[in-house]
Amino acid sequence: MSASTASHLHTKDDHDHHHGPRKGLMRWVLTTNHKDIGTLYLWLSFASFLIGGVLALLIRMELFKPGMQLVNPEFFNQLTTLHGLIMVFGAIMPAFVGLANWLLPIMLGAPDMALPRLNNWSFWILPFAFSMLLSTLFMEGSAPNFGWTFYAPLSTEYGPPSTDFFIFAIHMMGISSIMGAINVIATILNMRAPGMTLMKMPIFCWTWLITAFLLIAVMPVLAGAVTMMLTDRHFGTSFFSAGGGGDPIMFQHIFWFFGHPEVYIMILPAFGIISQILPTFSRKPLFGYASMVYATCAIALLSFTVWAHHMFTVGMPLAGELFFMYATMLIAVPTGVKVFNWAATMYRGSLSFETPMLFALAFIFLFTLGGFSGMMLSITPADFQYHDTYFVVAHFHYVLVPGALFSIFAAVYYWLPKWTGHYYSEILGKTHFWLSVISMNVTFFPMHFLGLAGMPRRIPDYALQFANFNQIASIGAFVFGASQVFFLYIVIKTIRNGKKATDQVWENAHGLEWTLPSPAPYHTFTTPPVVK
Ligand code: HEM
Ligand SMILES: [Cu+2]
Repeated sequence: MSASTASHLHTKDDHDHHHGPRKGLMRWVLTTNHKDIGTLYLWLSFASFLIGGVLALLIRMELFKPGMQLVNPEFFNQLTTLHGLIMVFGAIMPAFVGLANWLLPIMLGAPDMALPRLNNWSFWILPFAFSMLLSTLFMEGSAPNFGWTFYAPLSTEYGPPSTDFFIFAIHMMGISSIMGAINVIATILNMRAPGMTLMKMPIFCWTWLITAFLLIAVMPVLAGAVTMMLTDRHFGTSFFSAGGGGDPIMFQHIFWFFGHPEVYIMILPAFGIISQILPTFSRKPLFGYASMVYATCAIALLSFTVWAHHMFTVGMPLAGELFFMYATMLIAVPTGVKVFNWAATMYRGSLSFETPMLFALAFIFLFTLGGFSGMMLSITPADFQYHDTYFVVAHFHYVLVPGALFSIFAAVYYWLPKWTGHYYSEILGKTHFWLSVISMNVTFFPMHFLGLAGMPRRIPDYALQFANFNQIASIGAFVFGASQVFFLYIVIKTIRNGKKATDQVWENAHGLEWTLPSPAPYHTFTTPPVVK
């Protein structure tokens, strides 16, 4: 405190030169500015998305026809593992953190995040963690090959040497997430403009506040799991080894106590984004703001009670199976409240269909579809059939691609004019939307049938009867991949020569971000706005 006051005093006369960003590369290395850090997160996320996407396309190439043609089974396992890990930790989570950085301070009327230097660390840890994870592909032995769930004993007794680098990378990502979450909570609780009560905050701030608590609750559980793995691998413990008195099933309990809330970490901010966008393009306020907040809290709390629905087949007591079945089904209630409120927001609204709205609508339909297949999976006896089949792959991709990913696209199109000062081309944006939504369904819808027909997941070869649907899925995946390169082109074109955006950007948008010029200036709200 006193140090900062002192430095304030002697920088008084060069104060005037400090309003813009630093020049050159060091701007990005040393930045503590929430907008710069938001931008860094978003680009890192997009780079990971393309890398994770290339791995997915290699998987889909191998599965284009039955038989082994491109990769060996060992490498195939590395591909599924790294694809899953990179998409979850490298693409989706950093994108939401990037959006939080860009948007929370300006939505709250704050000058920056509460802990700007911590923020710089939270970001810069990640490129190192991801590079290390990716470098395992070139290590002797093999890259991690045990799925993104890294079940013991595959990852302990049978894990390749690179597993230790994987463990270190997970620790670094976890540290970054926890620091980021602390920053979000501190910002929301301490930095709101005068007059902005919690129940007046934009709903995106609420969903991120709740997500940040989830992160702080479960990242240490993940850290514990990988640390126990490390000691099992090298220091003579046997937490997860039955031979030494431990229990590999305990690994699954610990993993999923992290893993299930983790999927809500990847969806609650998406709920917030959709709840910001729908009212703008419906020209009506969000229906049931308070019930949206309570439903989000309820979903977050329930997410801690359902982890073992991933483990119905391990041999749980019947009472356990029933408990986890009903607890899982209960989540449909608050989720239903949200879907109902979104529908009610649009009801009798004056709707228009710009690109962010299209992505938001696809989100609602397709995420709900993913929710339905989730309900099917939660029926314990039925799960014995679906478990580890392509039905599961279809389910979680319907939740993650049109859910998490499309909400991120919606957010980018919605706020891009505010970030860059330029409009994207609506024709190109809509083309990207239609290409993505069609190819995404072509890719993942047939996987439901493959799963119901019994095709197992995580296999490089399959029986002849699965050939047609796999071929369709692979074609869809390639179109989807190409559409995302097109998205990159759209964004670059917008930054370089898009039409100048107005401050308001969208005619009916509400919130403090629309009171700022476009592009948003480097420093904003150094005097807090007053919210009535
Ligand atoms: C459209 C692009 C994508 C395609 C074509 C694709 C394709 C695939 C394929 C073929 C698998 C292997 C399934 C198996 O054999 O078990 C897979 C697994 C997975 N994917 Fe994707 N995926 C895409 C996007 C995403 C996104 C955006 C996420 C976001 C988090 C994601 C998360 C996962 C996860 C967690 C796994 C499980 C990995 C494992 O079994 O360890 N995918 N994906
Ligand atoms: Cu779950």
